Amino acid sequence: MTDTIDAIDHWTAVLRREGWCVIPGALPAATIAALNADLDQTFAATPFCQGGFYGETTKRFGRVIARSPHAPVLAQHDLILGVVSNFLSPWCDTIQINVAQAIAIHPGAPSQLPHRDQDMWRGPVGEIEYLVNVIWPLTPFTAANGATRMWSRTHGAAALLPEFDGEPIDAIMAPGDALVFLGSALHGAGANSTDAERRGIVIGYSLGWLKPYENPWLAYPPSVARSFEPALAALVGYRQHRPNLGNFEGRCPSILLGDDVPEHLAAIDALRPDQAAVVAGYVAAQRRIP
Ligand SMILES: O=C(O)CCC(=O)C(=O)O
Ligand SMILES: [Fe+2]
Repeated sequence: MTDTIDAIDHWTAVLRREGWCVIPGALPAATIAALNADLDQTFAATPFCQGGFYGETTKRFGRVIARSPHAPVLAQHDLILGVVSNFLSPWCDTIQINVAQAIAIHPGAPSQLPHRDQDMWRGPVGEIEYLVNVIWPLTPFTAANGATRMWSRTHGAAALLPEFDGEPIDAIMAPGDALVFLGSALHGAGANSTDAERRGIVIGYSLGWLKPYENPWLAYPPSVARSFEPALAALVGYRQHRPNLGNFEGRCPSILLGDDVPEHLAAIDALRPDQAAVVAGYVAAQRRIP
């Protein structure tokens, strides 16, 4: 436990300084190999992407958490959740999974446009992190096969600079390692000049009040999410973000994961403690007025 807390502090400090880091041996390679095998058929069946950003020599598919019993281990990794929380929790009540997507970079793929993932939301730039992404390699990531390219110290207020001329660093990794980077950090997939696929999984976490990149309630409808343990269901959207955000009939949407959902429900306040105190004070004052 103390080890995990020390590790959370360590990697948080590296991320604050560099904008990204590779955590070596975050999971056993065997877990990743089993996950990769579970995804083989889906990779084979998925058509190539269209458009210059995704890249036409790449394949992507979502809903990874429901595609393998090994995926929740990645999504709920204690060390990673601790690090993510250090960046996002100051700005939200609860965090959410923003995406769980598999990516294959095929032989001949050119490098991807360098970008900042949090530019998908048009909020203020350079002030807060909206997102922390984790890329788990399913195959080794090498300089030749398209390892993610990371530009150090391009995060935070550096995102306001008009241009960035530094050289990228290839996130060279083995299965079991995890690349963690802030939503404001400049990066992109590298070019694949080998004759084998480079495969990875991106699991991203964002502020709980943002519109997620992958629609979690469609990716994991109640019939699917009811088999998730409650903490995982909460991470994919089956919880309210206080006050009252993301409710179903004024209730926590996790009510849909139970057996009997009443047709008519009473809406119940879900407020932060500070808001509950203000409301309680106001209600009490109203009662005193004759
Ligand atoms: O696959 C990679 O290495 C990175 C992909 C990426 O950054 C993206 O699609 O936003
Ligand atoms: Fe990206």
